Amino acid sequence: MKFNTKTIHGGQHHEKTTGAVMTPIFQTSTFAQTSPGKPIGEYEYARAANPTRTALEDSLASLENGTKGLAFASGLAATDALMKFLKSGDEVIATDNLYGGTYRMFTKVYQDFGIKFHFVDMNDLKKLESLIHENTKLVWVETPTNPLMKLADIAVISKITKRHNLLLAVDNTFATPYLQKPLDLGADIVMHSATKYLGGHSDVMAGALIVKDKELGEKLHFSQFATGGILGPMDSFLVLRGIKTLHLRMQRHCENGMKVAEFLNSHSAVKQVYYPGLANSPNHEIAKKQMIGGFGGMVSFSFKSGKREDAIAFFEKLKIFTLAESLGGVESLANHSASMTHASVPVEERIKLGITDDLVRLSVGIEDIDDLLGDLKQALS
Ligand code: P1T
Repeated sequence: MKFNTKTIHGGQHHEKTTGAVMTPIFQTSTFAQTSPGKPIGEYEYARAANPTRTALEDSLASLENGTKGLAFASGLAATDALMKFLKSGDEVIATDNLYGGTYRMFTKVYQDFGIKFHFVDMNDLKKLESLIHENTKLVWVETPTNPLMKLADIAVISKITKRHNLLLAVDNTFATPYLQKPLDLGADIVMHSATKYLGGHSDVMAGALIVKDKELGEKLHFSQFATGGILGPMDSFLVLRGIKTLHLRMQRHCENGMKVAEFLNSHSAVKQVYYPGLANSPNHEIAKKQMIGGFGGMVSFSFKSGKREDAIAFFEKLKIFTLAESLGGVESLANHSASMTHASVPVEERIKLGITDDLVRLSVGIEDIDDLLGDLKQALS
């Protein structure tokens, strides 16, 4: 099955008893049994599994070419289920520029449990390899990164993690499986904030983990079942419905994203545009190799003046773009990473990485491009 068919049919079947074409919302917490331990069907208690969530999880597995998908209450709940594999003394090597909430979980929650985190530029493979030793268990890659759009070469990094017998997890939120398939490139685990492009309509919080290895899938399902961060049936339905148009939406996100990046790149007030589709992007070669069919809808930029006030004035003047956290919905959003999504990253770290006070992150939606460019033009004037 091709990807555009998988978004609609992957892992899906008509509902068994009624033939309902769309997966119903099985709004139930439990399932009847005829005798203790003998459920009528294949379900017992909805923390373990619920048919609406199963339909979504099978769809996720299909899209990422995995064998097992797991749906969680948020992206961070998905990450959390994986982190619970680790024990005190274990070490993790992670991308230096991560979504602020992931960085916060690593440094403010799991570090206190005795897990050590190293943050590296994933293009510095020598540094990455130099940090690996007997306690290293996991390499955590976000690509493209939030908000600087840095790329990591998954295939190359997976050769290193395989050689050292480490797990490689990839946060595929920005790219989506429409553009990038980490499991095919050698990663062990794909993570998504399904709140973003997979849901696609800014109306649901959700997260996902997908794996190829069956044993790893069972271990992650145990972690999900034993600690409870599951996605409810209504939210599972919303993500499943969103996925059915993922390919169409991503096509337009990519087209609009490229046009916005080109517009900003030639604007006199703009210092730097961060978009992997631009030929002058430092990671353009990796992007061309790794992201198939486009470069996504996330674009960041900084001001020539370097002034925070210029960014603030820009946000206040926007009319079609909405100033808000989050991304990946049909509507265009703008975000001030320094004070919003990445406020939990210490200021010295932020500045070192390039998340400066004049940095603007845009989630370019699927509106008419003329209206989007018109809005940016008037807000920059
Ligand atoms: O918000 P949640 O569904 O828990 O997902 C967390 C998350 C994980 N990974 C990446 C790359 C993300 O961008 C996010 C959430 N990001 C935002 C809310 C944001 O505006 O960047």
